[in-house]
Amino acid sequence: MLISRLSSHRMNPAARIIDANANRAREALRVMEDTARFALDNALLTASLKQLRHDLQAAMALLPLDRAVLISSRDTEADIGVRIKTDSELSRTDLTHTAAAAASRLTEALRSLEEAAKTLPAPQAAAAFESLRYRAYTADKELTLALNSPRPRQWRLCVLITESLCKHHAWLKVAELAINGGADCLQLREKSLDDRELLQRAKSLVALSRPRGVSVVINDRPDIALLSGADAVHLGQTDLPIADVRVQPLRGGSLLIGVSTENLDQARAAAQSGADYIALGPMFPTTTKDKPRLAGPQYVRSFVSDESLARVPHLAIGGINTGNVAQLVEVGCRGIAVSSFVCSAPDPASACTALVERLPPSTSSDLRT
Ligand code: TZP
Ligand code: MG
Repeated sequence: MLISRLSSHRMNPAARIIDANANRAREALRVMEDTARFALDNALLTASLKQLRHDLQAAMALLPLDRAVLISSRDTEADIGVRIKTDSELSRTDLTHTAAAAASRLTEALRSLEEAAKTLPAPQAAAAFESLRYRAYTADKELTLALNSPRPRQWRLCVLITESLCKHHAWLKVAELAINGGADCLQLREKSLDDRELLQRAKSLVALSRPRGVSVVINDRPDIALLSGADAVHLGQTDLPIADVRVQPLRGGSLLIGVSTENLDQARAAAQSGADYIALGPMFPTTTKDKPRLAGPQYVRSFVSDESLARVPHLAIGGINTGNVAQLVEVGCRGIAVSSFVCSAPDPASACTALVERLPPSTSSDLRT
């Protein structure tokens, strides 16, 4: 028995290497695909990892070894590597770590498959494993970037902080009180500060908000958003286009991008360009921004019932206060953005709490839209 086992390995060690590494590569791809699918809800990445898995099968078919030969060369019980475990294999700190380990396993397995295929010799299969390895490097990069990027969220209350509207407290105090009152997002909206002051304020807002799990959005300025470590930039219809802002970042992270819209055509265009959230407005008359035409609550109703838009997080905006927010909830609104009602309130925390209390509770899908 022992002899036949030894001799079968000695007769076909390349088959044994190929069998082990095909399993390793397929399993690593599954871990990566599951991460993209279940942790990130990233359809594009999931599809490309699935394609890699299928193309691995296709490369295997180029080998002059059929499945029966591969299976008969397998001998897990006698594999001396099964009992060798390193400490690092047994602990994974989080999904990013798990995905990185899977990606390394994948590229190593593909290299091993390539080298074994050369010895058979099976040059076409070796070339196919090589090109899969290059695609695996890219998949690793995309998955790592996606895992390290902020995830779009359906915020419930975003408070737009503008110093000139803050009547009773300093702007940063208003921000702090808004968080105390239940705001889960703050947008810095200053149109005429010089750049250094704007960056300083953005950094202060991030330092205040990040430890409390509150997101920070910077109005108009992707550069300030990136340099301050904010979560998102908010763009109007005449600001920089999404496609240009998406060109990747200075610091390795990536920004969420929100876009202002007044009608469904603009919303569909924003969603198609990859907007992470969409502002809908103005809902009601406002003095904060010159907006001659109201979109009204009806716009929220059409947005949330549109199949292609319903899953994109939204923020209704414009003239919202405790007296009219119910009209938005009635039409399916899940998140609002408010400026003057909170900034100029004597008690911004209570103003926020009163708004949040009137909104529907957040659901698990709000965190994984
Ligand atoms: N975009 C559409 S309406 C609006 C913006 C920035 C103003 C929102 O401020 P307020 O004070 O809550 O009406
Ligand atoms: Mg703008």
